[in-house]
Amino acid sequence: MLIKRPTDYLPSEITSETVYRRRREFVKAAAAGTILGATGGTARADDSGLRQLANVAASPLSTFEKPTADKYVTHYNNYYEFGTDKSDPVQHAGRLKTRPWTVAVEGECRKPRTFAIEELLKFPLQERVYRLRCVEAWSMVVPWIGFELGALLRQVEPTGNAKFVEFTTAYQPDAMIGVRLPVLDWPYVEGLRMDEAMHPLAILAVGLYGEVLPNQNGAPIRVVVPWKYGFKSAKSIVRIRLAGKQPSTAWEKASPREYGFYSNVNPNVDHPRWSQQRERRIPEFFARRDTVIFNGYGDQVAQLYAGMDLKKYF
Ligand SMILES: Nc1nc2c(c(=O)[nH]1)N[C@H]1C(S)=C(S)[C@@H](COP(=O)(O)O)O[C@H]1N2
Ligand SMILES: [Mo]
Repeated sequence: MLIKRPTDYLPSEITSETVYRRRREFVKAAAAGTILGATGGTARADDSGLRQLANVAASPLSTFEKPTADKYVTHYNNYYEFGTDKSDPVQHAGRLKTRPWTVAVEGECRKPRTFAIEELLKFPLQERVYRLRCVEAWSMVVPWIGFELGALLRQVEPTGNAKFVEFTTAYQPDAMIGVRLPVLDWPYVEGLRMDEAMHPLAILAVGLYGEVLPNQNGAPIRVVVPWKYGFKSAKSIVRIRLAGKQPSTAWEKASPREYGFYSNVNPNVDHPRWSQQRERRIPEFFARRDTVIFNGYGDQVAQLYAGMDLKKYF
């Protein structure tokens, strides 16, 4: 049964001007030391020295919910290549080498091409304030900056055989202390069905809170698919392959009983270890809120799954 609730996808009031004002206030507060641990020892500028992202438009697809403070978004992370504790990525991801960086887009398409990160940063950037819900039953609201994944895929002209999209993420064993242990089958691989990847809500994020992505959040470019559990939003993407067959993902390989290919946020499908009915909004500690099917994006995405048994295709 679909649980409907009043939509919160009214046109966003966040204009690019308020984005910039908020960023300036944030930078001032950080300089004055009033934002505790704002930079956490990791330089916010990327390896090319780029810090601020210009020409960021507002998006009507943003939620009105209040974004989670920057210090939590950047200090409470899952990025297993840098360790499995939430505090590991901010400590260790500074070693990730983010330049030069390219993303190869290949497979079932007419014009396969390798894009330099500098080219990708020229796509029309928007701020998208999205809920992010981890399968571990915590959630955040993140003001991402990015562009539609579909806009990139259209450039390589997918063929009719392209039914799925596979994302392969960076493997830098010298920089990534976490890959010494076989926690996952490295490199981290994730996948989407083609129509999911082409949905306007699916983005490639290059920044958050007005600035380039911190390494721990997946610099220099990562996927964000807001109606799915966080692990579908693969970080530090190096390759995107259009495929005829469903790719096998790192999490499915690790534990197929726990992690299905679809992994849509769904309070009606249990997980053996964490409740999917309730969630804790970081940094709240005791309060729990109800998890909403498709993370609240059902009005936009439910039709992608019409007629599918979501308990079978979890
Ligand atoms: N390469 C890579 N991508 C990844 C992960 C990871 O371990 N490695 N963790 C995933 C999980 S489980 C979540 S919840 C989100 C967290 O994104 P955030 O740290 O930006 O909040 O990243 C996802 N992408
Ligand atoms: Mo997650």
